Amino acid sequence: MDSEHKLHTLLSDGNLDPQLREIAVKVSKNERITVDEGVVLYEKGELGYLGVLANYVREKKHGDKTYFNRNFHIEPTNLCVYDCKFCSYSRLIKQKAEGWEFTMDEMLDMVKKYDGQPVTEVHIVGGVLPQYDLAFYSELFTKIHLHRPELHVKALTPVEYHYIFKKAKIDYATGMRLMKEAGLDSIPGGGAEIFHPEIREQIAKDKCTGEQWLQIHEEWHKLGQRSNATMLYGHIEAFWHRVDHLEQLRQSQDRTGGFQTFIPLKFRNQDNQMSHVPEVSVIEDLRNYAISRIYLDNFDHIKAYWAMISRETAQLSLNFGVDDIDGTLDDTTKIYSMAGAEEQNPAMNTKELVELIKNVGRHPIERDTLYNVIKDYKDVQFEEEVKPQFYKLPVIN
Ligand code: V47
Ligand code: SF4
Repeated sequence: MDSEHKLHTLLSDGNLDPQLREIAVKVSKNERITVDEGVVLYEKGELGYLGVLANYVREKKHGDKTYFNRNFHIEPTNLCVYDCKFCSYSRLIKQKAEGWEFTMDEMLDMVKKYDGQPVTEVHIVGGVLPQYDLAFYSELFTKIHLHRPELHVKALTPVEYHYIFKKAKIDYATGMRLMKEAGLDSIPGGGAEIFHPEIREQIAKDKCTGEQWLQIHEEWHKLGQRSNATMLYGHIEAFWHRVDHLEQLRQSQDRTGGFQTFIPLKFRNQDNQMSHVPEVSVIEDLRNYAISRIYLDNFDHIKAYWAMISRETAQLSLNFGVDDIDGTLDDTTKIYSMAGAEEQNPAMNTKELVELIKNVGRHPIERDTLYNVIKDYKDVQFEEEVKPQFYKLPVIN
C-alpha cells in the first residue's frame, strides 16, 4: 500500500478523533497546520497515525530517496566559557586538565589526513574560548580552502558567531559577510536548543538567545547562503515549547528560505548536570521526527543523526518523515559518545550507510552538503549481497 493509500485508509476510519481527522485532511490537501494543531499532535497523536501523515509528506517530497554524505568533524576545543546544563562535552576552564585545545596547524593536519579520500564536507564545531576569535577562524577557513578548495566548510553556530562578533565589535551582517569572504560555505544547525526563554534560561543561560540565533541565520541567508537548524528535545521542555520552536523556524524559513534541513537532537543524559532527567523513549523520538516533518512544511529535509540515536532508530525514522541520515563521520566527533549515545566511536563507510538504507527498502543517494547528487546507489551492488533484515515497516494504526 503506498503512502497516499494509507492516508486515505486512515481518513476512512470512523473512529478517528475529530481534531486528528481535521489535521489529516489538511495534510492530505497540502495545507499548513496551526500552532494549536501542533500541540494536539504531540498530545494525542499515536505513533501509527503520525507515521502515516509524516510518511505521506516525506514520500510526496522525496519518494524513497534517502540522503547521506561523506564528512568528518573537527572539534577545536571542548573547553567553553559557557556552562550549558545538558552538555557532557564541555569542560569548564577550571577543569582544563581534561580538555583539549587544537592549534591551527593541528586542525589543518586533520584536514590533510583526508587528502586523496572522497570526503566532501568538514563540519567544525566545539566549545567557545576567547582565543578562537574572528581572526583565528577566518584564517582557518581560508587555509582549509587553500589546501583543498572543493571541501565544503560547514562551521560554527550562532553561539560562536554571537561571541566572536561581539568581541570584534561588529554587527551580525558584517560578521557573516566577513565569514563568507574567508571561505565559510554553510552553517550547521547547532546551538538552537529550545528557543523559548523559559527553558533556554534554565539549560543554556548566557549564550545567544533564540532570537539572536535566528537573526544570525537570517543574515547568512540574506547573503544567498544555506544553513541547518536543530532542536534539543526530551528534557525539561513541555510539548508547547517544542511547537513554539518549530513555529519560529517555520516563520524564519518563510522570511528567507535559507534552511535546508531540520535535525531533532535527542537529549542524552550521561555525565552532565541534567543526568537526573530521564531520556525519552524511541517511540517519542519517532513521534517527534514525524511531527517535525508534518509541521515544517517549508523545510525540504528532516535528518536523523545516526551517531546520536543508534543505527536501528535511524532506520526506523525513515518511515516517520526522515529522508537524511547525515554521513560517514569517521569517528571524528565526541559530542554524543560523551553524552551516552550508543555509538562510542561513530564511523560508517559508504557500503554500511548504503546497506543500512537499502535494508529498510529505501533508495540511497550520496549528496554533497547542498543536496547536489554525487552518486545514486539504487542499482549499485557491493561485492556481498545486501540481505534485507526487515522491509518497510507496516504502519500500525
Ligand atoms: O548544539 C550537546 C547538542 C549540538 C547534548 O547541522 C546534545 O548537519 C543531546 O548541532 N544530548 C551540536 N544533544 C551538534 C549539531 C549537529 C549535529 C549533527 C549534524 C548537524 C548539522 C548539527 O549538540 C549542540 C547541542 O544542541 N548537544 N549536548 C546532549 N547531552
Ligand atoms: Fe559550550 Fe556548546 Fe557545551 Fe554550551 S553546548 S557548554 S556552548 S560547548
